Amino acid sequence: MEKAILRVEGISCDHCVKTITKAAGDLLGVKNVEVDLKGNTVSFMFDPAKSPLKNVEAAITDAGYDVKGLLKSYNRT
Ligand SMILES: [Cu+2]
Repeated sequence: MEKAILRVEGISCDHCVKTITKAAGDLLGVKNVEVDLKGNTVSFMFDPAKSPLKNVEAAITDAGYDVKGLLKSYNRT
């Protein structure tokens, strides 16, 4: 599993948090999605063999939010 933190704009309320959590969390191999409403970040664990990072970004974009970039990414054992 890898962990990534994305900077995402357009997160304005708890509904947005739920929408993004579900959009990303529904992808195969994506877990522990955490949306920071104030910090405009979305962090999650993912298995790149099942859902590459670009697929997670696309799911968030398709849900109506603006992915600004990758803040951090690292492997976790
Ligand atoms: Cu909202």
